[in-house]
Amino acid sequence: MVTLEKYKGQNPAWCPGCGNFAILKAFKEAMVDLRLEPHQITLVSGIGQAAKLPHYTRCNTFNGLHGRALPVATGIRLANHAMPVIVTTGDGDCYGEGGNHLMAAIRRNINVKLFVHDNQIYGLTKGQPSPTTGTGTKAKNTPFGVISEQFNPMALAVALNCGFVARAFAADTAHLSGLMKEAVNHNGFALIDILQPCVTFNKVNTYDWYQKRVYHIEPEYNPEDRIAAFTRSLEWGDRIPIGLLYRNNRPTFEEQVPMLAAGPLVHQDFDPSRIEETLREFY
Ligand SMILES: Cc1ncc(C[n+]2csc(CCOP(=O)(O)OP(=O)(O)O)c2C)c(N)n1
Ligand code: SF4
Repeated sequence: MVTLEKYKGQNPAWCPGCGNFAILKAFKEAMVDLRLEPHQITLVSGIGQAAKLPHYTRCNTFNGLHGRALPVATGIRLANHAMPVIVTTGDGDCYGEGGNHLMAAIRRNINVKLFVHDNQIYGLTKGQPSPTTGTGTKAKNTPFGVISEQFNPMALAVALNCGFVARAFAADTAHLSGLMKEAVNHNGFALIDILQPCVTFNKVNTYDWYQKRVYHIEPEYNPEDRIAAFTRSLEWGDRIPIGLLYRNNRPTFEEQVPMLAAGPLVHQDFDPSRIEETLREFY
């Protein structure tokens, strides 16, 4: 039987009070509730505090380069599309370094689940502004305030017709865990942007700041209404919606790749003598 104990990894080296602890807890609870054994899933990350989460759990894991978790996850899915693949990443890693990969993954609708620990700062490198840092925010290397427009991951995802677009708040762990389960069960690419307080370097977006602003999207909201989702995705400031903003059921990338119809590539017969012939075809 799958238990939380089975998912126990190294002891986290995050700062006491960091929002990442709650995300780790929600993740493990979601996997246990889904009855997924640690060997049945693969967790992929890039570089950063968020990207260390795979060290603090115990399952199949892969640490990619900064911003490159999604291409790695895509490769893993294509090699074995029977295995759930989850990416855990930071806002800098995913929306900054890996921004183009995010757009490609959404457009492909590869069946990968993307959990972004959005602390609106580069945490591991000690507090430089990230794409989601508010315009005007003063940080160590922006003493006159951030000049660039604040990146809106929810609006971008809805605009690209992403299959599953949700926002959560790390301190609302039960709600986050529920959304993680929904994301894993969704047939297609899923993005959860998780508001994660960084108690050391982000003195603006604190637990208290979020507690005063986040609200649950009402149960009667229709997540299949794309225009309503776009309107909701623009809400930021005094009121920040959390929950499922948008969902659709377009076909996944894997479903449309003819070579995968016969089952996962890892289980298909492989004839090494055909490598030369295949190489010649593309030469
Ligand atoms: C190509 C590359 N550029 C820069 C770095 C340095 N670096 C390591 S972690 C990091 C920031 C990570 O920030 P974020 O993704 O927001 O994650 P957090 O640490 O806040 O969880 C940077 C810039 C790197 N490792 N590789
Ligand atoms: S620096 Fe921020 S994100 Fe990193 S562990 Fe500390 S509180 Fe968490």
